[in-house]
Amino acid sequence: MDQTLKEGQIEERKKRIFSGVQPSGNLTIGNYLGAIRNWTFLQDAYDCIYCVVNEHAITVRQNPADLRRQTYETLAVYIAAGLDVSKNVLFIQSHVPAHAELAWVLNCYTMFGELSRMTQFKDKSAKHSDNINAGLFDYPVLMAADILLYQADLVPVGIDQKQHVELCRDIAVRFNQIYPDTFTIPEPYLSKTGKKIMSLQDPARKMSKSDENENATVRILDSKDTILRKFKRAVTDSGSGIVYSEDKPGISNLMSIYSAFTGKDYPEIEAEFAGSGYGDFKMAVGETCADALAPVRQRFDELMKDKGYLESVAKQGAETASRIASRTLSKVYRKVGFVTF
Ligand code: ATP
Ligand code: LTN
Repeated sequence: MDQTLKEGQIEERKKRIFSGVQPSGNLTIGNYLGAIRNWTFLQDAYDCIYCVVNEHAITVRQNPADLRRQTYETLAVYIAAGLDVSKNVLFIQSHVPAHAELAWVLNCYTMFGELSRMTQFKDKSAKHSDNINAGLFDYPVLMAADILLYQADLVPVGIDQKQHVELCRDIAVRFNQIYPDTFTIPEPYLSKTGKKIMSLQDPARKMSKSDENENATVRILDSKDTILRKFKRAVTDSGSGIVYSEDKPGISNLMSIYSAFTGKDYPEIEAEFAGSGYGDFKMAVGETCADALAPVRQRFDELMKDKGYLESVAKQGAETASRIASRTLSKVYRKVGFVTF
């Protein structure tokens, strides 16, 4: 935001933030602690744009009715988690055609080899071996278009998305070398805690909203009973003692969740639970998590009763986003030599 300048003052523009979550299922505490909750901390200091990336979601087969419902649910979670609609631009990706349009141009400035190295592509093509479609391969280019359209400075994501943001930077630098001053070069923004929450059933794997094992994930909207039950069943390690260490991946994951919710560091947590058993610690993490999420769930329920309100937020967000995005897209079209009127 440009502020009114008095003589001698330096022009200040808030830095721009862009991020998004796929509406590919019920959101997990990984999505919350790795991404959405951090967005709420940034909303005063930055100019923030948050998108429900439904075009990304169809790189994996989705049931249309579920996708429609999950798109509104994801938007409702953004608001329920504390994103103020008057401070942030919230919108749905498919409402702004410039995302797909810029992605096409960027495709022609992205190398096959670069995309082949993306670990998410390797993981997802192993998981969906019957549907290794071109969109799954091209996904990071659409993500680069999302970010570059808004000239974002920072992209708050979990650690699994760092590689994609780095590729986005490489594409932007390459494009700017050919056509100077086109894109702002973005940086990934990772939180100190919560950037990598692991599965409760297999602490070697990331907690993921599309995991088929319900006990592996804690959903933002799970009831207190469900949350407590899932933590109770969480896989722990051999031995005993609440200690953060590489050879205790299960307990360390639970400690990182507890730390992210309470703000306590690992030595503090170790001191708090010195002498406690795994069972007691799991219950404490479950209680803390459930209590922290209760207000989000309550606000979510209210929001989902008012579809008209959610639609109006999405509509207004799409209008603002389109205005910003079309400026960048026109510039890109001019630079690459597309005829314009
Ligand atoms: P899917 O299972 O559909 O691939 P996902 O749960 O991995 O989805 P995304 O929509 O890909 O979630 O990610 C949305 C945001 O949440 C991204 O910023 C991502 O880095 C972050 N995120 C996802 N899972 C975790 C996790 N386990 N820990 C920390 N951050 C996460
Ligand atoms: N690829 C991300 C979701 C995503 C995104 C973005 C994140 C799509 N576009 C732009 C940040 C900025 C994911 O799978 N989590």
